Amino acid sequence: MVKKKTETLHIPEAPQRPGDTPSFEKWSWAPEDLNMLKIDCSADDTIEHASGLVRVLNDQHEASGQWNPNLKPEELIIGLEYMLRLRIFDERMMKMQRTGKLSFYMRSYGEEAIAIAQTMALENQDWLFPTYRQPGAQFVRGRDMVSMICHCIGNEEDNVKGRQMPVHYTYREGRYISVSSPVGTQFSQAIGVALASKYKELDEVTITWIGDGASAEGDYHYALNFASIFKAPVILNVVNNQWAISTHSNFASGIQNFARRGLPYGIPSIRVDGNDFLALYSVTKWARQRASQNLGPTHIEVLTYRAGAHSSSDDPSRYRPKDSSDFWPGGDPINRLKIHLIKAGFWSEEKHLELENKLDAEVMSAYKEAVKFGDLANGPYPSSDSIFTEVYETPPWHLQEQWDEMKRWRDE
Ligand SMILES: Cc1ncc(C[n+]2csc(CCOP(=O)(O)OP(=O)(O)O)c2C)c(N)n1
Ligand SMILES: [Mg+2]
Repeated sequence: MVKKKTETLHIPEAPQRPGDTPSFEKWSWAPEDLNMLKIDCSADDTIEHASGLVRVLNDQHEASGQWNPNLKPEELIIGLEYMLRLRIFDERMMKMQRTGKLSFYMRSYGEEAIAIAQTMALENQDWLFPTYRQPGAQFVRGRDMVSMICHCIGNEEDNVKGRQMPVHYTYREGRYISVSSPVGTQFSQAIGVALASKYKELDEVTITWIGDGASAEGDYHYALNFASIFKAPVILNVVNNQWAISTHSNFASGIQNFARRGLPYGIPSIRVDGNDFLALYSVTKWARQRASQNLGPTHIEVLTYRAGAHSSSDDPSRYRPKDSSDFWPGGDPINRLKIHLIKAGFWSEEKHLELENKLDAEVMSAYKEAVKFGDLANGPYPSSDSIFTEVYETPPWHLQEQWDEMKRWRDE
C-alpha cells in the first residue's frame, strides 16, 4: 500500500502560545466603511456587513459614520456607569472567591459593553436569554446588587437557594432567563419564546447570546434554522471573544468569521466591534426594529477579546501569552467610551475617579449587606429541604420518598 505523505488528522493550533509575543492583525475597518442597511434588507444585502466590521468609534475615539446612534451624553454616561459598576463588582466578587466566601466566579472583564449597550437598546418588555458573561444586563433592568451577591454565595437570600452555580443568575422581574450550565441551550429556547410573542401579537423581542466555543454545539444551528423558517423576532448574538476555555476559536469553526455563518440560513448578518458601546447599541437597535416590524431574525457576531481568565478555576497563562488582551486592536470598552466622552467635553478624569469611588463604596456596602445572610465559609445555608421544594406544587411520590429518607438521615 502506498501511503500519501499528508496530514492525516488536522488539529488547529492556537495562533500564539505562552512565551510568544502577542500580536493581532491591525484592523483595516473604519466607521465610514459600512452604510446603514435598509430595515427590510435580505441576507445577501448584508454580505459586506458580515465580512467587515461595524464601528462607530474610530481609533481616536471619535464617533462617526452612518451607524452613529447619536446618543445624548447623559445616556452615554449612564452606560459608562453600568460598565464601571460591573467591573468593580467583578473585582469584589473575585476577592470573595479567593477568600473562600463564595465557591466560583466568572468575570465579564473586557466584555462589559456587550450586554449593557445591547440591553439599553431594547425595550423593557424584551426577553433576555444570556450566558454567564452577560450579568451586566441586570443592572440595566434594575436588579439590586445585594440580591446578585446573595445568589453568587448561594446563601439564604439567594433567589434560587443554591440550586444554580454562582453567576448563573435568574431575574424574573427583568425578564432575564436563568443562565444554563450546559452551554448553548438558551439559543434554541430563545426562538421558542420569540415565536410565542409573535403568536400572541405582542411587541416583544427576544435577544440571546452564545460564545464562540458554544457555537460549535448543535443548538446554535437548530436555533438559526428555526429562526429563519419561522421568522422569529429574535436577535442572535455570537460573542466571539477568541477563546472557549483553553481552546482558541479556530477550534469552534473552520472559518474565522462567525457572522457569515448566518448567511446560508438566509438571516441578515452583521459583525460588530464588541468593545465599541455606540456600535453595539446601534446594531442592536436596528435589529430590534426589524424584529418588531415582523421582518424576522438578525444574526450578529460580536467581535471582542476575553481579557481575563475564563473563570476563577482557570489560569490562562498556561495556554496563551500573558497580557495578550493589551494587544487587542479593539482596546478596552470602558476606556474607549471614557476617552470619547472626555474628548467631546462631557467627562473628565476627575469625574471618572469620583464615579469609581462612588461605585466602589456602593459595591462594598452591598457586599456587607449580602454576607449578613450568610457566606460560603460560615453559613447559614439554605435548608436542605429546598432541594425538594418550589419545583412541584405536590412532589411526586418518588421525590417524596427521597425527601422523607433525607429527613430521617438528617435527624439521626
Ligand atoms: C455542553 C457543555 N460542554 C462543556 C461545558 C464546559 N464549559 C463551560 S464554559 C465553556 C467554554 C465556553 O466558551 P465560549 O462559548 O466561547 O464562551 P466564553 O466562556 O468564551 O464566554 C466550556 C467548555 C459546559 N458547561 N457545557
Ligand atoms: Mg469564547
